[in-house]
Amino acid sequence: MNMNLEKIVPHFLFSGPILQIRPLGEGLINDTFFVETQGNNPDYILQRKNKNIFRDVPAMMDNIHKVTTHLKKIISERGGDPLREALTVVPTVDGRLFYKDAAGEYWAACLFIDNTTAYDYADSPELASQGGRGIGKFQAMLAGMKEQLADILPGFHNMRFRLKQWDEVLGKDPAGRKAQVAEEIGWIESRRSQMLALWKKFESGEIPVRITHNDTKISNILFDRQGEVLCVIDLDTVLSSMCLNDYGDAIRSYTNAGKEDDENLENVYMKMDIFESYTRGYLSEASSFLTQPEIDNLAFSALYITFEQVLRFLMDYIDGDNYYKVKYETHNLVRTRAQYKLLLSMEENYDEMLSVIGRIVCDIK
Ligand code: GN1
Ligand code: MG
Repeated sequence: MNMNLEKIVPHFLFSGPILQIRPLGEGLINDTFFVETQGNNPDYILQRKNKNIFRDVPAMMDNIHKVTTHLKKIISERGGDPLREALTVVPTVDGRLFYKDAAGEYWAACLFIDNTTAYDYADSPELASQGGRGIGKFQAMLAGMKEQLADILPGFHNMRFRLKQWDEVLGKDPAGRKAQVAEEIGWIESRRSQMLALWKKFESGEIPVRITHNDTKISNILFDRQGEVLCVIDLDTVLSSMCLNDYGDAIRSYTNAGKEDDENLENVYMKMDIFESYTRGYLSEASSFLTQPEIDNLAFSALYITFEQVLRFLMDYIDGDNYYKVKYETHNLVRTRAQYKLLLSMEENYDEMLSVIGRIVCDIK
């Protein structure tokens, strides 16, 4: 067991002797560990939160606590299992939602939900449909939440903010990499106003403010052993924003035939059968609360979030890799190109996406 972790673990209200602690998952931001306990005691997830990205971890944990408390209340009222269908934050021995170590690092823990499976790829339409249902249900349960959430990531899926950040980084060119990526920069510049147009609809109130997850890739959903969606995890980015972020980001992640950082661009394209299944699952739950302007912008939100991801990976490359974890020097550039290939494929399929959504909406009515 890592010495450092041995010192962290006793600060949390974990029950039972600890057998082992090992790294878990492929997150690009936090460090995640699986804490295995002896016998029938529950196991746990322990995370070191990335304080460079989450500038106010106490406020973030407070948001997560508010959201999970609300979800558990509704799940219990419906006769569900609040310990399996929603994340459970495990407090510290002194009753806090996080522990700050001597080095100023923030740690938080939650219950590990056993007998579940998480996927990195949506390898079947059934799985995609279940994932869609999961996010639709998550948003629907939070639609009635009265409590306010702190804005812990100002400008997160805000295109106006992202373009401003982009202009600043390009102006500085801190790593001297700008000249090598002139073509890629053009991909962003040529789509600026089209992308900003969706955010303007949110700013004007045409698209309403909702509580959203903001990181709805498939690996952030747990499925039970029967393949049914069970629980939405990784609540670090729950915010008040457009619910289109969640739909768009899921389409970005689920429908990609390749990997987010695929070096072989031939692997990367949008799978329309997965698109249709995800959308069907999502709308089976979300059509209960979505407004017409939200429905009208669903297809475009997939392009919007994928464009934003191209921008964020390229911006981080130009900035010298300060945000995302990278495994090799051009990793962010490889991610940029792979996400751009996906964006092109979405643009080609855009009309088809609109008609699929139209068909599903008719079927549901
Ligand atoms: C980050 O760390 P992870 O994988 O949960 C990022 C998302 C990106 C994603 C790309 C707070 O999420 O916005 O879409 O990487 N989260 C943050 O894989 O920036
Ligand atoms: Mg995340």
